[in-house]
Amino acid sequence: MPKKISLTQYLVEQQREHGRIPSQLRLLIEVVARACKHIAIAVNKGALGDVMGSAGSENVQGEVQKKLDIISNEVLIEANEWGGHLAAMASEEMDTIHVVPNRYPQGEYLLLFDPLDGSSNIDVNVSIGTIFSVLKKVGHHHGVDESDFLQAGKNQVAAGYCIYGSQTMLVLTVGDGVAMFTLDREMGSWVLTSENVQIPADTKEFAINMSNQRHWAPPVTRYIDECLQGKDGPRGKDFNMRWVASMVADVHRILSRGGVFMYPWDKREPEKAGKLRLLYEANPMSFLVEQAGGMATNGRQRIMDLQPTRLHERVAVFLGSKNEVERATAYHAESDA
Ligand code: P6P
Repeated sequence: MPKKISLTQYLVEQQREHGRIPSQLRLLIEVVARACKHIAIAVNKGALGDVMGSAGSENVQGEVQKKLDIISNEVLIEANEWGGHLAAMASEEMDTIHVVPNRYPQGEYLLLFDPLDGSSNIDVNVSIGTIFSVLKKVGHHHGVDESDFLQAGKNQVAAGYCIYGSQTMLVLTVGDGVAMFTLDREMGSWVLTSENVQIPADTKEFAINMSNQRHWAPPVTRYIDECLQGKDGPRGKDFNMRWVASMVADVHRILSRGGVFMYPWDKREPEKAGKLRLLYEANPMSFLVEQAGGMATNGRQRIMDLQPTRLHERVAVFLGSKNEVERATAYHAESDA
């Protein structure tokens, strides 16, 4: 039986051998990982705990908040605010940033998260997850405000997600590849179960919400139509489709076996670039996908090059197997020409 490597050992070795994780960042990641264990316990209680159903409130996105959305958000805030590693936090569930209270020391890191992504799946027991992204305050000015968070995704120093599925897994990058940890519930510890994750450049599996087909722009319609034509069509191969409606679950599948995920712009809300949020959904997932050899664009540009202008800014997302994302992005360029 190979020696079990814990998250702590992995992070210490990354720090010692690669100098990639200053101690404050290592502390941040371990605190987030511990908070995800706490969230997993609440999620797994289901109807046995008072955690199911709606909280009777809406978030800044105008979405009905589930009780677990609020519980998860509070767990992450309370776990992270006292450690001295953070200056502030931003969340899908909060209108504006949460600055570390004066009673605690302020650090240099900024933590962004979607505390419970895919929460429409909570009540039907389909995988959901927590997505997180870590930035550093730019410059050493005192204090912190929303503008500190408006950094391109290429500035991320760490990103990851926790998926509450058949297994509870933590998937993490600090810029040196992607590592996956499985929660050992007997020991209550994260155990390294795969590292240097690689996404195959080609795939036969696409993930998109097909019910929106009539709203797509032509390049997306073209790409999906070609996939649906199968081996007798221009792609020369048959495709399979998956859509979990939990980005964490769809991205985890792509990291695990390849595939392409698309949530494109559509004409229902033309003023919005897309449904997904740039800072705490698309950027962290793009960091992971790129670190695993995949690609992530908004159909025209690398997502991690995009300069955000608003905290809850939305973006179109095409990510996964490099050759498929390149093709979909090329179709947009042809359409724009
Ligand atoms: P739709 C979940 O609400 C989410 O933000 C992502 O996790 C997921 O990929 C997408 O929305 C699902 O959207 O429109 O298919 O329900």
